[in-house]
Amino acid sequence: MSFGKQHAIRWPDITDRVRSKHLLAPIDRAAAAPKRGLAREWWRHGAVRLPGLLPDGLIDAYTAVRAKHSDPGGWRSPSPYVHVKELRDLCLHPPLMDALRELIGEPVGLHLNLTGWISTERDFHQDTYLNPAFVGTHYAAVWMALEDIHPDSGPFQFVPGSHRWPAIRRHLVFQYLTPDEQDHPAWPSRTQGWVASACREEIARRRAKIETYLPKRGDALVWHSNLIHRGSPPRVPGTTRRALIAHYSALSKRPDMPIRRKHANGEPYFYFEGPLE
Ligand SMILES: O=C(O)CCC(=O)C(=O)O
Ligand SMILES: [Fe+2]
Repeated sequence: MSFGKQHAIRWPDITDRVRSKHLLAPIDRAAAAPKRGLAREWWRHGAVRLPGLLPDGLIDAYTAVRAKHSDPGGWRSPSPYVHVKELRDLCLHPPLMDALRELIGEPVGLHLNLTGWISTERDFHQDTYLNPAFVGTHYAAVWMALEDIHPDSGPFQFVPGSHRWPAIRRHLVFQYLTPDEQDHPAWPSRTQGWVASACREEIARRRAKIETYLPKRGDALVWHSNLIHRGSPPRVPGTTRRALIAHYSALSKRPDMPIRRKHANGEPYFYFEGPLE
C-alpha cells in the first residue's frame, strides 16, 4: 500500500531551498566552489570518489564474516557495526573518516549500515528528508565496493550537482499523509513511488545527467545528503552486488542519538542497543 499517492504531487510541492545557516554544513554555505581538492568536488558534484581507499585485508576480513549470514539482503538491523568489529574497521577506516570530516567540516560518527549483496532497488530520492530536520546537511553516506561491481547488478546511480537544487523536505512530504501514515515506520518506502516520480520529472526538466557508479573492489564514493540517487533495479535479477553502505552524521547535530563510543582506532560511532539480526 502506498501513502499519499492519490494526490498529483510535483517536485515544487515537496522541495524547498534551505537557507538557515545552522542547517547547512560550512561548504554548503559557500557561494562559490572551493579552489581545490575534495571540497571542490563535493561543492560541484555532491559526490566524491575515493578510488582504492579500502585495504584488501579489511575487505577480506569483513567478507568472511558477512558470508556466514545467508540473507542476500544483509542484516535487518540498521546498526550491525555495533556487533561486528570488521564492519567498524571498514566504515571507520581513518583515511575515510578524514575525508568525511573535511567535507562536513566537523567530527562525524557512524550510525547506519546497509549490508545487502544485492541492490536495495531504492528508487530516486535524497537522504536529508529521511532524517530529523535539525540534522540538515551535516550528513553523508558512503558506498564501498567489496568486489568489482557488475553493470547488470543494479549499481548506484546519482545526479551530479542535484545536491544544490531545492531539497525534499519531510514536512512537505507529510502534507500528503494522514497523521497515522506519518507515524507509520514504513512511510519512506510507501512514499518512494511518487517521491521518485517527482525527482525524475525534475531531472528531465533540467536535462540533468544520471551517472552510474561502477567501482572496482576497494573503491569508495561519498555522497551528499541532498544528492538525488538510487540503487538501480538489476538488469539481471539476482546478480550479486557486493557493497557496503554506511551513513554518518556530525556528532554535534545528533542530540537524538546520545550514546557514542570509540572504535579501537579512536574513531567515533553512535551506539544503539539491540540484537544483531
Ligand atoms: O542501494 C543503493 O545503492 C542506494 C542506497 C541508498 O539510497 C542509501 O543508502 O541511502
Ligand atoms: Fe539513499
